[in-house]
Amino acid sequence: DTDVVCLGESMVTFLPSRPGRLADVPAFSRGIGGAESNVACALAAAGHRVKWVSRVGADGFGDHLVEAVAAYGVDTSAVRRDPDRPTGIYFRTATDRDTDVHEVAYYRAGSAASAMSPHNVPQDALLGGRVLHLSGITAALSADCLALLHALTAPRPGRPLVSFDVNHRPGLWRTGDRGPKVLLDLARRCDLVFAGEDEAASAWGVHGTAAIRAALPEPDVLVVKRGSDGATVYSRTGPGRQDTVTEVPALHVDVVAPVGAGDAFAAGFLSATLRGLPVRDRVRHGHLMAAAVLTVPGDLTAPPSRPHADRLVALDDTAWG
Ligand code: KDG
Repeated sequence: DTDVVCLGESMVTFLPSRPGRLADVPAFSRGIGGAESNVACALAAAGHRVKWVSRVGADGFGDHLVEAVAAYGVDTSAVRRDPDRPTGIYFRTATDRDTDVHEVAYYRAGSAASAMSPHNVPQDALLGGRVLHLSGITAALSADCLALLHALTAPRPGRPLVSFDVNHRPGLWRTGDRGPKVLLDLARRCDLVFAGEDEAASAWGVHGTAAIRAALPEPDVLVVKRGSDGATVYSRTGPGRQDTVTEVPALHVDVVAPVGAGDAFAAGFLSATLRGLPVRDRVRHGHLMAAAVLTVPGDLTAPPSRPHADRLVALDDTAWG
């Protein structure tokens, strides 16, 4: 009875005790991160039945990740422990208010999750939900991880709705420009795709929402995120299967750290999709969950309660800019 299955690597995240260069930060506090488990935690906190599928090391960081994700109400029974490989971790600096830049240092090469393959993650768990949520981060981790994404996005009868966040992380791709092409190919095999307008420009050289849709015509729903300008959704659901285009402004908040906002957005959009809400309200729920994460230093936070979120989403257009 799972609503959403999320597959991906999670890491223990180390957040800086003060702003400045990584080289100067004297101490870090522990959090958890990982795009797909961020989505899983937000969805579980919003009242959905969610399973996170991954591999972590048989180490203390792996224990912490599994316990922390489970504490959000996520089913972690399909997470496997690898006695031979460590759990990935990463450190980051605070976001510079002037430049909007932060540094990230990953320690995840050779991690337990990077060894995920079609042979060592439980397929029945992966395909057992209404929605399977994936991201392009997994494609960057290893050839085996990419093979797993190919297997999961292959057309098959009765496949769950496959949701894909492009999540192009240039720092994770070492092989020239192969990453962007791989991500475009994968996105084209999915049913619901989240892509950043900036990301499409930098990764694919595709500029503007209409051109992004032209490059990605297959998914029934394509959500182009335009940062503080809002989001544009192309959805093909009517009898004529023509695209409907829906533009929804974002909320304006004082950003503390942008990390995790895309995941929160995806969770809000997916939650409202599962509830059968109209496209405009799916985006508004995405924006609300993103706003909650934008205003905290960590990668995830508890979203507003469902009744509270529903009240905010129902405000008229003047409140939504
Ligand atoms: O979307 C946020 C993620 O990027 C963060 O939590 C860490 O998964 C992560 C990654 O690979 O960068």
